[in-house]
Amino acid sequence: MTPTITAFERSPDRGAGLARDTRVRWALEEVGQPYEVRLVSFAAMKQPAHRAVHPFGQIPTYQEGDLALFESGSIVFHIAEQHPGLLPANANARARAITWMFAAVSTVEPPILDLVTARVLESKESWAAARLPLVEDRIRGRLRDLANGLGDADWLDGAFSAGDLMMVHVLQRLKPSGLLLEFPVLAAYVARAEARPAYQRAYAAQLAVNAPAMAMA
Ligand code: GTB
Repeated sequence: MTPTITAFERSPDRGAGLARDTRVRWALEEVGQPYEVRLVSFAAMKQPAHRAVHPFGQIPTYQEGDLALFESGSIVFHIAEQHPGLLPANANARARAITWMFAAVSTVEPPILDLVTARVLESKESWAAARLPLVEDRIRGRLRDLANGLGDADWLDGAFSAGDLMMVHVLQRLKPSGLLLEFPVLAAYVARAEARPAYQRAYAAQLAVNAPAMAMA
């Protein structure tokens, strides 16, 4: 059965691929699973029909038969479990790849999201200028540790996995800030992942929705 995911009718990033449906599209492309997309407006996301699938009124969601999922990490995990290609067969290696998925969303992503909060939502506060460097330094700490962990390897633990997919998409959110460039090992890691044909297809698909004129040029 072809799964259906949800994505922004119009993403605020105008097709930069930073919204979380891109992770799900990328996972589906990696495993070669065709999918359909239901585009939702901000208003529709908050309606009961959408909240029945996503209690927090957000995207992405994933529906396949009578299964309905929300949370991008859980959706990517489900895809990786259903198809070969994103999780190793060896039980220990598989557990480590899943650990990296959790590390992406629970250790690396929170300080990065804090930067968005500090730069956008709190920018007018009297204390905003004092807080911003603290937030940036917390991110640098995470990036330093991640870069040390990656070392000179291509991927976090052996072959490319769902752990890399999640981590790279989390790191991409830093691109507009320039922070990623302070860590060339991580900038190269992200570039390596972005060169994957599956990522290119996922990126192009979301761009076609969000910047149709550019996509056709
Ligand atoms: N933990 C959830 C998950 O991983 O699925 C978080 C889901 C989430 O935050 N969804 C966002 C959403 O639906 C879209 S991705 N927001 C609407 C709302 O809450 O009303 C977050 C996002 C939005 C915009 C950009 N951007 O423009 O760069 C990047 C990421």
